[in-house]
Amino acid sequence: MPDSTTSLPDRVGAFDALIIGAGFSGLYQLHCLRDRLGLSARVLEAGDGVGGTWYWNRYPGARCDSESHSYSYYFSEELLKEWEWSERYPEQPEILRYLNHVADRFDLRRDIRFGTRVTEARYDAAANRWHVSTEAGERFTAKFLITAVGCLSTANVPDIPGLDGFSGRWYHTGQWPREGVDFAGKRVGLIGTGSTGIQAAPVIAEAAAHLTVFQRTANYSVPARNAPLTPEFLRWAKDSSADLRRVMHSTTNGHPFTISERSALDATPEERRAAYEAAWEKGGLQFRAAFRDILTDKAANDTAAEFIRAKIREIVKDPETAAKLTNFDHPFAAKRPPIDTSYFEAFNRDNVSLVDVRASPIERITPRGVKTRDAEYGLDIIVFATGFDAMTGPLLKIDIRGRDGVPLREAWEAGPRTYLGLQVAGFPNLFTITGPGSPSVLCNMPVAIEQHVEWITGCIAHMQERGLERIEAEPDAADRWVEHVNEAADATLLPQASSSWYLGANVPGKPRVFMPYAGGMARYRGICDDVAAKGYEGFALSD
Ligand code: N01
Repeated sequence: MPDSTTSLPDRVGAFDALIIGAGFSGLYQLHCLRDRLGLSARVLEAGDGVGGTWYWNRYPGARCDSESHSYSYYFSEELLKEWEWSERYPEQPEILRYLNHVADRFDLRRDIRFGTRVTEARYDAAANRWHVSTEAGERFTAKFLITAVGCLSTANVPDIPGLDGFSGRWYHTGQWPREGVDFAGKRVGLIGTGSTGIQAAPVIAEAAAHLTVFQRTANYSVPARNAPLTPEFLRWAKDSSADLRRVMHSTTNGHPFTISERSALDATPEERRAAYEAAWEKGGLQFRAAFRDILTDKAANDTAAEFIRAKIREIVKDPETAAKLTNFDHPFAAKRPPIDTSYFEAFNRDNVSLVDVRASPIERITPRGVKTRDAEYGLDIIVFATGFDAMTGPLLKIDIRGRDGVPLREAWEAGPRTYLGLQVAGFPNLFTITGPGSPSVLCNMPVAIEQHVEWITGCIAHMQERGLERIEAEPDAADRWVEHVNEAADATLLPQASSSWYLGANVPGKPRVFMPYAGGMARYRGICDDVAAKGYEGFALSD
């Protein structure tokens, strides 16, 4: 009988850099390190294909909330010119095709190892190397370790008693089966009304016999107004790429629109209504930009909240349902605001009902369905649109150990602590693309990703040129940055959404710390550039 241990793969691959994840970040990071700096680099990817978020999130209605022409890499003029998006907001399959096109166009696949889930990464100070192990027992080493694991990639399935005994099927939207789910003739329960649930509900309602939406927190949403893109628009976007890049680099959130300079409180009620009406008609995340103080002044925010509340009451015919849908407990956009295609309209269908599980909490899942305090709902399928262990989850899922074997989990016991969201003190040569403490999820993601990848690439080039081997965030610099991240959040209304995943509040036991940097992408870019210009101030570099 063969020795079972010898059949385990145990190959060691040594590289200059290892990158974990083959989504938007990992693909571009590989291109930069391999093709611009000439390093040996390898991407380790758990999925069987490229795409990251867009590989896993195949739920019905999955679509990006950023507009196509801005949800693209901007580093290559040729790529911008050759790719044609079909709709205002790209659908999941189209984004996946785009990322596959990028992988082929830049010949990236040969340096990506698919089906390879990283489980451990240990820093060896004597050798100045990261040792990385995978679920299959493979081992790799590299001088630089770069996490490109995304911010929203660890599914959060709530621990509701009885799920194991459910006689139907259940799914989490972030781990959707590749073959899809047939809802025809089925009674479907959808738990969660964040961006995902709000996208999925109307699409599931079209197919299912009945859809019951279980809502814990009423959520604002603005119409997306999706539509096919015209040849004129596509031509304009290509011809204007330099201007669009300039706008996206100059704004708080990396989107291709600017925020009004006017206060909502300076406008008359008529002017305000006209501005909101125009923004509602235009649709999309741009609604937040109607006035400059929507995210910073509660009284200004109230005007937007009231406008949306009135719109929902107009759309939803049943006043009781409308009352539940508008019973907001947080300022507008203090949680990531969804945009929708006929979400509120779906509640006018005979086959859709809404259950307020704040008023009547879910007690358990029975073999037949969901039991709340007041009723049991018979279901054939449960869809969990319950979000993610955001930002820190994907990093802490890997057992990362820095200097002296200190686990990242221990270093972040009280919440994430980074310098610029790029590095952690005590974890040399580890870079975290869109890590906690960076604008990341508060920004149009490809803009945030390109900035991080380019900064990391510049930093490694700087080290190469000077024969430097090691870079590590200084603890003082990290402390100051964490303080600044908190101040930036406190200058906005964002921390006022007490159940927000920005604060880690959606995962029981997770420390409540505001994780992304709310000071704005343009300001952040300036800070990072300044740090680099000053010889990587706040980082210790050594040979
Ligand atoms: O997750 P969420 P998501 N019982 O955490 C509820 C991005 N995204 O997947 O608010 C009952 O926002 C929870 O209720 P509450 C985007 O950044 C992007 O929707 O905690 N309900 C909430 O309603 C977004 O913000 C796109 O009270 C429970 C919902 O589940 C992020 O992903 C598209 C519960 C979770 O909402 C996450 O969005 C989609 C329980 N035990 C998503 N536990 C793009 O367009 C949780 N909930 C790019």
